[in-house]
Amino acid sequence: MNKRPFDKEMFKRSVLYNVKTLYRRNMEEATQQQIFHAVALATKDAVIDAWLATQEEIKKKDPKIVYYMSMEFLMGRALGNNLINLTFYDGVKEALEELGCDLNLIEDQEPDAALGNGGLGRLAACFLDSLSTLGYVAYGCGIRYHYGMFKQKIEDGYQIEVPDEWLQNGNPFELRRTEYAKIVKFGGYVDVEVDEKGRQHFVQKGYQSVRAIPCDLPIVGYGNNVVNTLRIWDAEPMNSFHLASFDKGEYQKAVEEENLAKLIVEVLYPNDNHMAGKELRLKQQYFFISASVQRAVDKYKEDHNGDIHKFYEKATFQLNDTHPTVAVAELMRVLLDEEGLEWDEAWDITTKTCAYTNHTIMSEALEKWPIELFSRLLPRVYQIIEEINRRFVLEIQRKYPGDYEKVRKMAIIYDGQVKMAHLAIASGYSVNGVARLHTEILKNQELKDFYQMMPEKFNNKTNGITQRRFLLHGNPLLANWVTDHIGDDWITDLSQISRLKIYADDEKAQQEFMNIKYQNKVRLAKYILEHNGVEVDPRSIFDVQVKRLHEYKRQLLNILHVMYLYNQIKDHPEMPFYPRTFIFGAKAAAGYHRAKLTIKLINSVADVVNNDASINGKLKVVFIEDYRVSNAEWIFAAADVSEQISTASKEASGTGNMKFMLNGAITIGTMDGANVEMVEEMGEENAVIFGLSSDEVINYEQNGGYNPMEIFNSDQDIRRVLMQLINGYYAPNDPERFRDIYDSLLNTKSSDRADTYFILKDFRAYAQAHQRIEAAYRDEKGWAKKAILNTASCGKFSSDRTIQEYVDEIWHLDKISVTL
Ligand code: 26Q
Repeated sequence: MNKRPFDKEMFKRSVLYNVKTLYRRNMEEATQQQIFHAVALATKDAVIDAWLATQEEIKKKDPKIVYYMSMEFLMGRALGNNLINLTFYDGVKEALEELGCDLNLIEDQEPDAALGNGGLGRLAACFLDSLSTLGYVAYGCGIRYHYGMFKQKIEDGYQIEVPDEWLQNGNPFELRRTEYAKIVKFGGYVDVEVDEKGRQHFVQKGYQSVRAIPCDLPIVGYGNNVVNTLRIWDAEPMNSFHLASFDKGEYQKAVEEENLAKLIVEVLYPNDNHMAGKELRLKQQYFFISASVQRAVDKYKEDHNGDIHKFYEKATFQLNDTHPTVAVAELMRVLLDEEGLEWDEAWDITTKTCAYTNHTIMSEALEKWPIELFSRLLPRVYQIIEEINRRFVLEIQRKYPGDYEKVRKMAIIYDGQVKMAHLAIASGYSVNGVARLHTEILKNQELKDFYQMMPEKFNNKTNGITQRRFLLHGNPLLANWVTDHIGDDWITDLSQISRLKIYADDEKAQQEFMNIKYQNKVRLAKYILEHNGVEVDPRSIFDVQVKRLHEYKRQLLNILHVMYLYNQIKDHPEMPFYPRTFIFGAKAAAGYHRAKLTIKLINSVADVVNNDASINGKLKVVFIEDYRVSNAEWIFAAADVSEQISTASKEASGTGNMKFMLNGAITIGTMDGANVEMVEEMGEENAVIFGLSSDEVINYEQNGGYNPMEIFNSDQDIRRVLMQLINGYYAPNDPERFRDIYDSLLNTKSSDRADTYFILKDFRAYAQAHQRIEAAYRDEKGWAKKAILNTASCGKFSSDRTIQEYVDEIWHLDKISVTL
């Protein structure tokens, strides 16, 4: 480690100076928001030195660089994280106290950078943190959306989406780099021109263009002076200034280009695990990919005498799902049309450069674009994909002569559509899943044909999370406790945390651990009272499910079980019942009606249960509004129980599951995604596992599902809960309100399979699992032991481990070290 000394007096002077020059005010007059900007700029000063030094080192050592291409980077707030990684957090806290301010309140002024939906976007953010901390050179490449993930308001129990104006007060950490602007072309047609040597040149004509401007954000490594770059592209029109001077045709075009530039970076598509086949989405994808690829090629040529042939030795592109897959065709286009390479040379470089990560097996998330749309928007890129497809189909036929079924299933262009996953697999050197089970399902089911044809490309990289945000910053009490017991090596080497295991049976350690949990529950209870107006008892079991709202994640199973518990308590008031608080947080995609109705159901159950004095506060239900990275840090720290209850086989990995584990929550979950590997690490006795296995689910699916009516008819308790969905029990003014949810489980109307996500099938097992949770919690020492062992067993789930595996097995990057 290379910890930099913190100069407190200089930092204070810098803050005072910034407040004065930015706002002509002193500390007493300045608003919290103004102080935030002053502190952020003082912090940026410290970052800049390391950022420059990192660039110097890169120039000197010429290391291999990974370009992490992603439509989403769910960064959250930067100030606290930057201070943590500079190792200045405590120093700045003290400095600000001396200036009469509270760092926590200053941090609260910063809007979350919510340039992502959920798991995939947050994974990208954790990966950048780990890349810098491990000393690898990386560029995150993405889009500077003017509006990120919408803010969620709950009105009358319903979700309302409010635009996220995160740039309203400017972004103190960003650097706008107009000197690296790139032009991106859309539409028009392709002309073939023949030069004097008889060579064909493909020239795009009649296009619209947009100028892409990179805005750079620093990614600070922990205590090592390494600062990488998250480069998000903004769009500007080519000709906004003198519109009036154009003739009529030019004027029209200039206006259209201005609109295109404004639209393209306007807003993040708020769909998680669902493909929105919108033209603007494809424009966004090509916009940032074309700019990023052009810049990566330029940079390589600048440093290597203009010769592009060994590009792949110093650069690799990791494609975060298929969303950036047009990169393979764009790289081919640049190499063929701009660098003048032959097809085989260009193909060799491209296939040695690109690698693809799959994040889902949900069929509705698979990216497919109509040929008509694709070829109209990207005529030259489409030609190149046609040629990639033609050659790939020949290869399939060579390998499987006469097997037309293979061609039908594997072609990149088929049935009028461009299949982005097929393009990514055919054009890259690596395909990875994000948890062991997920990768096995890819190899044996979803991508079986591809695995059989090119098994060497397939590999697993189990996801991870950064302990620096989700323990060191989010849970300072526990972080200090861990450091007091085992030292602070865990901050950059989470495998060290297993040294806590010797304290699992130590009564003093158990008491301290549970006391910290209690204090974090008090902190969250205060937040809930302030933001939701609901009073919750920090002595009750905090049972938490926070994640995007999706049927496969089964928030419905959770709330149906709460309805069941409420019936039980009402029927048997004398029954022993440990008080429980069920906490939900989830955004639903704006157009996902059933998900939004589930939010209304949760809030309706909360209204009834929380206001029923007869149950003596045994049960509370809370829906936390606007679940996001910043409040997530508090929520994980305060959880006793972590709900990870997806239908087995559907959750590729999950990463929230790991954040709970790190903070000492006990998982109630299915054998899905990374839960499988978590249980392996912590031991079965330290989690509560229930429900169908992925094999069982897949088996049912291949045989037309199962019949939920049998369960409805034979299980009174379940039937009663389901009837409460349609008899107005939770919607007295509109008994039909939850009919769609009822129907989805029993299929009385729709043509879909009934209960696609096996909610009724797993219900009894889930209820029993909750009884096991309750029994375990009553055993105070037993619970404390489990909680400590969860924290102590999560070493594997650091994104540092994940990134090291990507480096060793896929990217082969060089380490740099930076001294100031
Ligand atoms: C695609 C096309 C058009 C519009 C939107 C999309 C789109 C956007 C986001 C499709 C999918 C996503 C997000 C997927 C996602 O977050 N997947 C999650 O990835 C995590 C990190 O690997 C896993 O832990 C989760 O299991 C997985 O659900």
